[in-house]
Amino acid sequence: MPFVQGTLPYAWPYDGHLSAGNTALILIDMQIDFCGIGGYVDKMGYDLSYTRAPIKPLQALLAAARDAGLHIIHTREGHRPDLSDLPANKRWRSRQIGTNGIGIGDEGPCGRILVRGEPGWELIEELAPLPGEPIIDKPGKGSFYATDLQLILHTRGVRNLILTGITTDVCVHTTMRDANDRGYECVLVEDCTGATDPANHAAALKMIQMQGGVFGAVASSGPLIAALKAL
Ligand code: C5J
Repeated sequence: MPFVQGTLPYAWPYDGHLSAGNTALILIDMQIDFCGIGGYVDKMGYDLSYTRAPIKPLQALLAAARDAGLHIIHTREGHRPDLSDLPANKRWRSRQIGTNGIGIGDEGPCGRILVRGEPGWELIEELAPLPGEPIIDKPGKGSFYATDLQLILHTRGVRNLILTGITTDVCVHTTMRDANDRGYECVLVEDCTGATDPANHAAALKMIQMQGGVFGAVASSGPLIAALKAL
């Protein structure tokens, strides 16, 4: 019955049923638009060091998860080139911050922002998927909305989710909350996630730990890697 050491606020997973077959590592939106120069987050004027911080620890966790034989799933936030799946209010709000009123769907230094097929929408090469690792293209913040993520997890018999990526307080949290409602046993990895604001990152970690772990648990990558090596 393996548990991961040091997870908060409880030893994860709650029942000790941790195996390579029932567990997926999910890398959320590790895209140039969220952590690359000239991408969406950069255009909004946020400090890229916060969304780039998880890259190195995530490389180590990804290697351990691949070695252990976990399911590896990548997600990308983005919209169809004709923007038919981009809600008008999402586009409008994205144009309110940063410079020149440029927002989602508009031309930026890395091509059209958060549009499928554009350079900025691509996953960063440091965490490139291997052949056979599913990539979920999602139009929203959550990874389940308007995607086949649940079907893929169900087909593979996955019930434990290790959540990583960017940003902690937006797409990672939205995915974790939704996954929790769907009955998945979730852990968010604190050093393998990052927000545009460190206070939001800290708050997102704290929120998870309320009410006995209202959405699941929080771990750091070191003990998680140790647990994966012992599987
Ligand atoms: C945002 C994301 N922050 N991947 N997307 O717009 O968190």
